[in-house]
Amino acid sequence: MAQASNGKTTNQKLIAWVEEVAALTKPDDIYWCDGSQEEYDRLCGEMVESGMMIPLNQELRPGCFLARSDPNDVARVENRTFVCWDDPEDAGPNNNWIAPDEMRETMNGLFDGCMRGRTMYVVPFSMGPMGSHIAHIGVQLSDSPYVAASMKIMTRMGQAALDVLGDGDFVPCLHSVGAPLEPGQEDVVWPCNDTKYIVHYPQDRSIWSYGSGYGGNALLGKKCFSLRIASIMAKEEGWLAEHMLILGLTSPKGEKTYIAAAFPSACGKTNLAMLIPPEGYEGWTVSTVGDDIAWIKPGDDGKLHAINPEAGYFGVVPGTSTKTNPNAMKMITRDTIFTNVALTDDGDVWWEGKDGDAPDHLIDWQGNDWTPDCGRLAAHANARFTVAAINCPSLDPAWDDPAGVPIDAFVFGGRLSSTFPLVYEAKDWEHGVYMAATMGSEATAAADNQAAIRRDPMAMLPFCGYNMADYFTHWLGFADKNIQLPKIFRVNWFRKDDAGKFIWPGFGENMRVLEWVCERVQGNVDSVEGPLGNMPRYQDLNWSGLEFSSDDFGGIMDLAREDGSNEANSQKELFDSFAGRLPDEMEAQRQALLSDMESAPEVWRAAS
Ligand code: SAT
Ligand code: MN
Repeated sequence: MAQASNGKTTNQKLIAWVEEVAALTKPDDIYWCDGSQEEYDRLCGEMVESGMMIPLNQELRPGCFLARSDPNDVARVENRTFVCWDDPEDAGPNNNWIAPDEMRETMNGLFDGCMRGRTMYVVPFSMGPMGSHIAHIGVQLSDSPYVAASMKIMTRMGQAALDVLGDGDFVPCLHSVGAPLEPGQEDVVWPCNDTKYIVHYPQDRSIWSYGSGYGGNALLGKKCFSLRIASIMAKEEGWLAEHMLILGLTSPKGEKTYIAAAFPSACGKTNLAMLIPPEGYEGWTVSTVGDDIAWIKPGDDGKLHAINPEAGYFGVVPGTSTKTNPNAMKMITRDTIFTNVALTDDGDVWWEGKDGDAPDHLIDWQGNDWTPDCGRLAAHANARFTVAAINCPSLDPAWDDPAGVPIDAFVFGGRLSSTFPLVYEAKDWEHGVYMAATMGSEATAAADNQAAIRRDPMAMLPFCGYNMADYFTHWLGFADKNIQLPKIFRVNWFRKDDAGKFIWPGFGENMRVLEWVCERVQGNVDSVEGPLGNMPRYQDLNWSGLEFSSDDFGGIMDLAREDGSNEANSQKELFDSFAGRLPDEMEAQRQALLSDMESAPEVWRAAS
């Protein structure tokens, strides 16, 4: 077997861990990734040879590949995700829990010999700009070349990360697809195992992932490290690891505002992160720091500073078009790995929601012939692009700045067809934390205005590595630190009229809301006190280039007393689930809303 260190590092903990894992998993080879372009090209070439990746038409999509996963391995598996605290109360109702000793026994059994016949890739990576005080180093051991290549795109990966690590500490991330090969056994295109475990051990801040090669199950720097483990580190060390995009907005006056925004899935986070301002917004620029995750630490200037720990985007492909996200369309024309999209006859890719009509013939994401009338999706709904941040046309100049960018506002959103206004601002920090903790999306896109809200506090429900009641306490605690707190806003692009039609045009027009957020932050515009928080009046938003009447505005901003009361009442279920551990401030805020609603007019009108 190859040497465990190969002279790449003197880090004794790392060398010992690689040896220990190799002895357990018994790979044929160990390969230390250096992160070079030659290495990436070689890995892709090997995957083309093995059939795991298909090169696309190099004239239409230079440097692009298509991978097709096993139909049973197409998304994160939340019900197979565990956080193994000693005490289940520390995991909270928001996590699956199994006692650490029991889990270690199970994992040791599954990992015994699981890399037979395969190469174990040692993948050192930095989450965040190399050497940044906000960044942290991880090392992933994986038997998947697709994972090794993807980590090159998604993180700062290779020898440079080992150099930054030196003899310091790292987060060990162990991953196997769980498909050992007997001598002479032929491999499948996408090896994986029906048994899947995504396991986090808070005690030694380590991750063990088994059975899946897809996305967040397998690219362990992403949700496993950057959210679940990092949220635990953040609580212990006084910072924030959040499921947030980061964008910069520069006004014609040259004022720059950075916003970090959290939305549950299917709310268009990547689209917002790459927004192109509409007509009438000449002079404004929107720039992208990140599309999914933010690590936020207090800086020397008394502000919170954020980095995007990732170096690439793993975005949902279906629905991406020149209407919804023109920047992403440009971004994925080259050097992109597509997974589970459809293949056209001329070697390009296709997906539902792409511009133009569906071609007459495709090969679908499972490798079968597809025609428009066949009744099946051509691309899987969770098909993804994997692409480097440097491909993004709207990339912020400070995206790789080790100091991070100063955050002026937190924005929280959801997909809500009624009650919730287009935008409102928290009265203060505590109220803002309450607004963020009670956010959510409707379980179904129902038009009857009665759909139940699936609460997803701070969009962190599947990603907070500890009891979420303690997470609320952690957020509240920032008010006691000597820092300039960002303003907190809620937005909702998805309110519907009585006919069930979306009122707000969305996409680029969201710029109008972001402008109000910026102007509030810069102190350039007033607000009025509404029942849920501080609101803009009709005349406070910029309407040039859009026909949107004050009646329309009322339709998207007004609040009926009954709807407000119902909302406050329905939050009780969430709070009850954290009974005994929920900070008092949360229930006090809910009671305040209830009593405010009692004295509110039957319909509070924004435009009057
Ligand atoms: O699979 S990922 O975790 O990378 C993306 C997602 O499911 O949100
Ligand atoms: Mn996400």
